[in-house]
Amino acid sequence: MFQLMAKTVKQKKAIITGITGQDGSYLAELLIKKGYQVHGLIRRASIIKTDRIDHIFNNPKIFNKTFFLHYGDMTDDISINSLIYKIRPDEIYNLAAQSHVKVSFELPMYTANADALGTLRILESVKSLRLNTKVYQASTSEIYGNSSKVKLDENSVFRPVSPYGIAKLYSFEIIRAYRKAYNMFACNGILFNHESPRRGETFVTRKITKGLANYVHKQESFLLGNLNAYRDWGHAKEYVDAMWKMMQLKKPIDLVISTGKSYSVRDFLVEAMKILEINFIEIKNRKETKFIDKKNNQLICKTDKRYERPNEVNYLLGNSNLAFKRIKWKPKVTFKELVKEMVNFDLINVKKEK
Ligand code: NAP
Ligand code: G4F
Repeated sequence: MFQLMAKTVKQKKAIITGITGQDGSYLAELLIKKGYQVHGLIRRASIIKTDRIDHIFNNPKIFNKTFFLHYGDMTDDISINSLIYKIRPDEIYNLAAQSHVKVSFELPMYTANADALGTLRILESVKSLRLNTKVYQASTSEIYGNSSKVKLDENSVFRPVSPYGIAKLYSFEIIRAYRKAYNMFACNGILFNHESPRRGETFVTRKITKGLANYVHKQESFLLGNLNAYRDWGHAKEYVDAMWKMMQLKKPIDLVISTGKSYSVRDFLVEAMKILEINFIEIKNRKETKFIDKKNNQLICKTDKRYERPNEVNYLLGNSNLAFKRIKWKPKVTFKELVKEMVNFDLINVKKEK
């Protein structure tokens, strides 16, 4: 005779730092769907900045039941330590960062404090509390700096050129050091650029899609920096899936998460204008490049030195073969699909704002 045993499955607890950001919001959705109790770290601000997680926050079946928010800051040891002490999470996803490369040249100290020491604060708390918590670090392709036009993988050389990239390299290495020294489950996802309709509006892809939507609906033009940089652009929703998969492994490893295809900023702009059926002419002189609407001779956008960086990473292209082998992760959304989704999202939103 078989006896059915009632098996109680313990609900997993996760802390997400950077929950109000692009990735944090997608990851929160994913973990809630998987049955986790999710705890997000948020910063106090004078205005409410929870737009990306409002749909979770405003759901009474979830908020304060399986989804909780806690004030804290990556630069504040006590808030990090007391949150980890209180929750004793199974998993921590460290996504919080001053994530803007150009801003890091203006705020190098703050960037180092939040993006480098912030990670150390998490690791030290987990270690000193003697927890078995797994730690995921959102590392970045910026740690490679300027490499030649080769596919970058886990064994490529790291030579970052921005305060952001250097702070993130510290985090990358401290994760590896704690993993080795204290046998902790700590891993780095070396994320190449990933975008979505939730991308911050000061990053180039969103600047382009929002800028073009403003051009279409309000005839406003916009400014860009270097059009010749190449990036390996994927969809953020797929990248948070990789984060979770990495944390389910028995042994921690560092993995490159990328699409394996690289396009220039100009390619992104041109593809977005194609989707909107804008016929343009490009006029270049020594000072600037202008994109003019053929239909009415109006300025759509032009370059401006203010948006260039003191040090640029010119080319990024990733190789995620190891991620496919170890976590069966492969991106599906193509460059064209990504641009289209972002263009359509901004087109509708700007129309509503009008
Ligand atoms: P994001 O949209 O800029 O979000 C950053 C998050 O970090 C926000 O929730 C922000 O809070 C929070 N944060 C910033 N400083 C903080 C501090 N001192 N204390 C607590 N929270 C703080 O970035 P993302 O695109 O989602 O990226 C997520 C992570 O992946 C970041 O670490 C980024 O560096 C890394 N990454 C991103 C990409 C990419 O292409 N998106 C590629 C490689 C690596 P507020 O909302 O209060 O500002
Ligand atoms: O969109 P971006 O600001 O992204 P960037 O610098 O590649 O950084 C992003 O990806 C990293 C991964 O490689 C992340 F770690 C980081 O947190 C962030 O998410 O700029 C992309 C390219 C750059 O070459 C920049 O110089 O676009 C160029 N660009 C041209 N005009 C511009 C602009 N970038 C911005 N932000 N604004 C412009 O007007």
